[in-house]
Amino acid sequence: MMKQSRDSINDIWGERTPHGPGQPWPVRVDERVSETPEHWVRGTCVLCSNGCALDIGVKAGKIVGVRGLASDATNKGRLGPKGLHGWVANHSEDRLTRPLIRENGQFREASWDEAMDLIVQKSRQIVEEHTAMGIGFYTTGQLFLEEYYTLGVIGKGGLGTPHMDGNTRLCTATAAAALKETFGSDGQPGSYEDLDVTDTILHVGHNIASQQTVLWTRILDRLAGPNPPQIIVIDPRRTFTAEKATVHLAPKVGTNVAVLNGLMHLIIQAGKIDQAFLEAHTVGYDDLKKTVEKYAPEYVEKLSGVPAADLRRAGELLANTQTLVSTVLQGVYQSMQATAAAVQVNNLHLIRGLIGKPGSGILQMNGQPTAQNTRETGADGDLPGFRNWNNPEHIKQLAKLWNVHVNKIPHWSPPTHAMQIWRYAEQGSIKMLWIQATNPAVSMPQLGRIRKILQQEDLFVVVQDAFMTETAKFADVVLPAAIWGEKTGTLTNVSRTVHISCKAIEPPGEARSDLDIFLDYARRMDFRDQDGQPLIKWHDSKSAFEAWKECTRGRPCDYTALTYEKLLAGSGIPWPVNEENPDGTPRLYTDFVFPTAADYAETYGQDLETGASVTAEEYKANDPKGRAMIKPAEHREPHEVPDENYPLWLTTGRQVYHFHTRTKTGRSKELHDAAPDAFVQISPEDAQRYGIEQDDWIMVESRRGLVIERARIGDIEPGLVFIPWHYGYWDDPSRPRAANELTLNEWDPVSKQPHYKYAAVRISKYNARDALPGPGLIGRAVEAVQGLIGQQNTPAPSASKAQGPQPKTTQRVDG
Ligand SMILES: Nc1nc2c(c(=O)[nH]1)N[C@H]1C(S)=C(S)[C@@H](COP(=O)(O)OP(=O)(O)OC[C@H]3O[C@@H](n4cnc5c(=O)[nH]c(N)nc54)[C@H](O)[C@@H]3O)O[C@H]1N2
Ligand SMILES: Nc1nc2c(c(=O)[nH]1)N[C@H]1C(S)=C(S)[C@@H](COP(=O)(O)OP(=O)(O)OC[C@H]3O[C@@H](n4cnc5c(=O)[nH]c(N)nc54)[C@H](O)[C@@H]3O)O[C@H]1N2
Ligand code: SF4
Ligand SMILES: [Mo]
Repeated sequence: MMKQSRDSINDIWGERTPHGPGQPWPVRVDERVSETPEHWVRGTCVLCSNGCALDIGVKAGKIVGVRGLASDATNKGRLGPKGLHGWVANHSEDRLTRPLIRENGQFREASWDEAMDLIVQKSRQIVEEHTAMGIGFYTTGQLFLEEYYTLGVIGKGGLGTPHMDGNTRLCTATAAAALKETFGSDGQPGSYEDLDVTDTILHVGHNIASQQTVLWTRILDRLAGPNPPQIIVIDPRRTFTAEKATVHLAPKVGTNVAVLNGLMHLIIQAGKIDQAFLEAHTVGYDDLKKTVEKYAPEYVEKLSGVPAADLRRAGELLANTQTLVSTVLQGVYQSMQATAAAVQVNNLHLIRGLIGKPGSGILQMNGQPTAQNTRETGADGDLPGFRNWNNPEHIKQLAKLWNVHVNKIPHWSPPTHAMQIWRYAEQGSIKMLWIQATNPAVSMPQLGRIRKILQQEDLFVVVQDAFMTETAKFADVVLPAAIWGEKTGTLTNVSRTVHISCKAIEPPGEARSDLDIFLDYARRMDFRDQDGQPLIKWHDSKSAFEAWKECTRGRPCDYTALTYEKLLAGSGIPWPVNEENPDGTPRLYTDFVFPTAADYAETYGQDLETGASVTAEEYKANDPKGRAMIKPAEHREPHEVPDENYPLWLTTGRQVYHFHTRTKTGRSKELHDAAPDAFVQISPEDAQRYGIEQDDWIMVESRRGLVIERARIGDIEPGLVFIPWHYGYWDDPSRPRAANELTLNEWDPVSKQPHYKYAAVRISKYNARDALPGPGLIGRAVEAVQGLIGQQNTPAPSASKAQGPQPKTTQRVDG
């Protein structure tokens, strides 16, 4: 019998607890348990980047519920729908419990010894025949810091391969790139607390109401209190977030730079720039001024479709506000000119001097719970501790710390980004791809291509997951992983706040933590330092954390004064945490000195238009020495635009009730029932034009593939359709439905993040009879997808939703 403090499915954000500017955000403890727990274990929710602290309720060795942590600065006890429901996945019947090895096309169970020995034997053979360049790692934003750091050291100090990146490339590579380009280093200048005092909030391509529900609760509570903030939302859809906006700008997809340039144009016209701040603390303003001169509201309207009068209203708010918090996410990072646009948000703050002060900050948001840690630890295309691959001194620091030769650490070029890792696998130069905690057979663009790569004869694929995902089905070896609640580690949210999440229960069967798997691999590979000692000198999460602390000494993400004990004391703590700031640092850059000095910066930067790297010599010649760098950008057309064959724009994104490929949220009955299937959202105008009614089946085709979805009408601009990308094939292989069958394999030149947010498509009303097996295009596509994903020996549910009758959806598109 389920006991819950609130019904988060029907009331997503819960009751208001209003607060005025500067007043503390009141506590509200949300709880949901199936039985009364025998004891509680400290955890942190891992179903988005918000980092809500909680207690995990345990009874008889099982998780029986969760309760928000009242004392934590991040959520003050609140939890959202995913946090309150997602934990049931731990005990789902279909968890992977034993390693699997593919033999003659079929999986068979294997012992850990057998599976790890096979991986080690393959690794050795590839290193011998092709060097370590034959091995690639595609990791995630969902492990713990300790796990990433261990992986990073294995890859960079043990094997010496540059081919390691995370799905963070798909997620927040642009956040990192934008912060580096402007401020010299990754690290969010602002903090969630700024939302408690600010006068104005700008959300750019960020549907925070659905995607960080608890952070949105904090904003809703401000809106319900005295002196509420003004909210500006830039999003082509009328989302839950947009519904609360003072001004909602709905631009055409891919036109963020035009809109942001237009806003800065208006601020400059109004004479509201902070001249003294610009002169003392920035470089590059004159170029920006020149660039945005022509982005007058009427010109911006022509480019973006945003009515000039609306842009003027938003411009006026931004020109006059005394404080400003901006949040930026996938509507920017996954759209055209990703880094260029994200950087313009930084510029907007800089020209008004609205940074490093209470109520003024930038949150270049994260999405995944631990994406920040992937970036900090160098498990993505960065080096640990925000070090610069192009600065020999930084490489020496790592070599000394790990006691390896500098040349072991790949640094002759930037680390390989994920899109390129997949390309190398396609071309055959990467022979082994080790995939951890990510499901690329649903989440990567252009899935037809990804399936082909994963099936390549001479590519050895290792998949480390808790479930038999669409990706795991293509693996040569599957390693069963322990997940949240079954292992201890730390994670850092977008507010730079570090939390701890502890082991509450044993993993099922023989499943092992990712940390244990990496440590085991390092042992079996016998990685040594220059003195012949084991390269990895730690053995559990706490000792890994201690090792990591040393790696951060003197760097922007300094963890040196942080301990597990401090993290267990009652609240997360924002880095840097060092001798000077033993209790952490809520806000960066309060002295307006930025980490841009040549010897300290994480990067020498790139050209925003081409991605060409700035050389060390060039950078040093113009050393900004602590000033922020203002970099302008011109609007550029997207790479694929609607034409007569594919006349509509497609954009893809999320829903409130599901996390990504639903491996956890899809196993909660309540979350599943709240959002059971994909759909295509279209405007009433387009529905009429194509003769489509609510819930009709529609076929959506792009140059790369097709999907078949039901129609949901409303809350979107004419000419644009939206598909949530959560739905793959593990629970319904009956029809092509994954949005990424359609998306583009193109990426931002600077951050290398793929462009999921636009593609040209055509739609047509779809008759289920067309899907019958046969020679027709649709029949073939359905068969092809079924053939690929329904293959192997794991049975998939067979309910054919495309052809059988299904209850009509009455629920509106959850914004
Ligand atoms: N419920 C839920 N929450 C999540 C997740 C989840 O799967 N489910 N995932 C987490 C993760 S990893 C991430 S990265 C975040 C993502 O969080 P968000 O970025 O908020 O989510 P998206 O829905 O991908 O995209 C945001 C918005 O971008 C808009 N958009 C599309 N194209 C453009 C454009 O060209 N310009 C502008 N300005 N807007 C555009 C879309 O209409 C959409 O509403 O959410 C995190 N939180
Ligand atoms: N069209 C389109 N595509 C997108 C996006 C979009 O907006 N539109 N967004 C992109 C973004 S922002 C992101 S972040 C990606 C996310 O894409 P994915 O990373 O592919 O999505 P998830 O479903 O989160 O996959 C995580 C996997 O890790 C497993 N897992 C969970 N915890 C653990 C653990 O502790 N250890 C191990 N070993 N496994 C674990 C889960 O079972 C799951 O299979 O998708 C991207 N793809
Ligand atoms: S807002 Fe994010 S971290 Fe908080 S409970 Fe919801 S999913 Fe979990
Ligand atoms: Mo993400």
